[in-house]
Amino acid sequence: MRALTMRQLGDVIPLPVSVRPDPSGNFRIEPGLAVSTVPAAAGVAEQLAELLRHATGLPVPLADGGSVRILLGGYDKNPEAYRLEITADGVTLSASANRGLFAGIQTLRQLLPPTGGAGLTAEVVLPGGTIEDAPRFGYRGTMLDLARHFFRPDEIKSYLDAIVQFKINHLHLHLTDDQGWRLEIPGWPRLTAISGGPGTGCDGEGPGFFTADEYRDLVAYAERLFVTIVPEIDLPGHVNAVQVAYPELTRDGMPVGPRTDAEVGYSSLVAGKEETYAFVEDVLREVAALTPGPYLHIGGDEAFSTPPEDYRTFLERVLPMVGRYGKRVIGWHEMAAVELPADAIAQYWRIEPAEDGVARAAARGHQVIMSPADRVYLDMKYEKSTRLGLDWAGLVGVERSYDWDPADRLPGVGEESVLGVEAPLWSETLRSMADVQYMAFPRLAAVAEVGWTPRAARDWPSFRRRLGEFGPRWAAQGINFYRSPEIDWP
Ligand code: TNX
Repeated sequence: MRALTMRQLGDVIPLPVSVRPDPSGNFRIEPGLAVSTVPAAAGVAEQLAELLRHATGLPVPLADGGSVRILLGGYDKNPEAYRLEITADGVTLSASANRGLFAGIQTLRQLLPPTGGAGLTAEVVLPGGTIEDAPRFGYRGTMLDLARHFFRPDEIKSYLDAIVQFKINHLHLHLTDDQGWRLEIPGWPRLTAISGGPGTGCDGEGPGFFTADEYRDLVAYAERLFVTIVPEIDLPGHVNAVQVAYPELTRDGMPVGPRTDAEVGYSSLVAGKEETYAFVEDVLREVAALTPGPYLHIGGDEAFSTPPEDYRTFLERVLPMVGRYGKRVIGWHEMAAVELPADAIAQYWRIEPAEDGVARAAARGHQVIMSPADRVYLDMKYEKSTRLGLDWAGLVGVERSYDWDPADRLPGVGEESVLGVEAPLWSETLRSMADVQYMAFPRLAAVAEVGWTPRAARDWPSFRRRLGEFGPRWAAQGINFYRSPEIDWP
């Protein structure tokens, strides 16, 4: 049997809180490998068994007495916390909730060889010792812009599979913008029949939309991976696609044409029209009803053609609707200019530490999602020569996306105000899932570690080395990652 190099216990992204190797406890995987579980964890146990089958080529049944043991309950208050113990006679994974077990499985997965084995042709040994782990922030997300380019549900599912490896637990879907509207809304059929067309680019690229059933199915898929879908309906700006479909929602009721360019800030719903609120209320009610997660994102960004007084009037009317339909509102940080409901969350995206009302909102107890564009915008070019992406927030290399801290980015927005981090990926220049992967990886792995690992435990040389080691894993998964020259890829 061919020997495989054993992985080191701490060679994991994001770096766990505590790693205690014990070389006397290395565990050799043998043909009888099985996973034992309790009924309440059978779903994640099967997910683990499937990963082990893929890595070893063995049948790996779920069976009592299996040497991979899954224990549920009584571990830690944080539902994402887990403990992974590897000894000479087996692996024990414990957590107080299934989502903690799932997080532990992602760790264990990175301790397996990167390439799948066929019938255990090579010896697989897991490194002995104990990992104890829990996230620094509860919200670790990424955003996909489906308006500028639509990605099909099966493509988004494959992206979910790829991002959960780094313990990303929120996927924000930017469902609407000037170029397109991507979710079917009962009573407003023209939104998708007319504005479910091309995104950016005049070549008819990126058309499509979700039916309500497709959206529900996608949300359910994400739930099985412990990812919360955060739907965004961008208001009151970024609404040209709405006005193409329903000209009665423009200021003068005159029709406007579809747009496939990447201009921003020219469209707005009309604060002084009752039709506006009838429309918005129908949409928010429907999106809330389709979405089991706690959040609903209402955009609020770059409303350059909405007079400030109208912006205020509009939001003061719309913000409470979200709460009425049982959701907690998130908005881009521009929203902090108005009086917010107590549980509202501002998503900060600016490149300068400009005030923007975010610190004021934090002082009043609001939580903030940190997405500074010059650190975590996955649509920024890595370097000048990057074929895809934009550069208005500067070039964002891998170290730049890693070497910053969410709790000291904005004066007045400290650790207790930060709900978490999110890396948005706008899709004006993207044309395929391969493009999405290229822009997201490796930077999303860096942002994931920023959101999970305690600040004092993080450092670039360690991350850089672990990232290099991850390269063959992406390659084996067929993921089109950017081989940044900042990293020594094997
Ligand atoms: C700004 S940042 C936008 C988007 C663009 C993006 C391109 C923000 C909330 N809005 O409309 O797609 O820049 O990088």
